[in-house]
Amino acid sequence: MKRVFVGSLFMVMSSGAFAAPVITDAWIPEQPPGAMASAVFLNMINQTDKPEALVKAEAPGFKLVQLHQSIEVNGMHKMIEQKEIVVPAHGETRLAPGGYHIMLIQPEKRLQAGDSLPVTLTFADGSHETVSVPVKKRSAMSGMMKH
Ligand SMILES: [Cu+2]
Repeated sequence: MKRVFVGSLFMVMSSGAFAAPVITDAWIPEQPPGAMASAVFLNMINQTDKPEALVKAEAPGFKLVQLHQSIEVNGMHKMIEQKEIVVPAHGETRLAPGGYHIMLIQPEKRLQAGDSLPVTLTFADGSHETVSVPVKKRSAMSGMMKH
């Protein structure tokens, strides 16, 4: 008879000490054929008592993926690249049309409604997570998609 030790399982389970924000409501608006860019929108919920920050996003099939913020300056629409997007302690930060977004630049092939894209998010504490983000028609958001 041999004894099997399972103690190491507990170490594995408790090693996820970094708590990346919880991601909800992630989606990508379907773009018309030929569009040179798209965007990821989502909500980040920080359940810890320390601020967290999204510092990097990666997705396959695009030449470049950047963190952006849309702002209006004297009635002009601009997008500013962000080094990080902060999620306050016990708070949430929403990436939404007209504000923060993850910019997907130069797609190798067009994403269509029904597709999903694995987007890997890296946070300032070194933790990261990959979210499967669905592509949806943007008819409900018509006119708002000038990221
Ligand atoms: Cu942008």
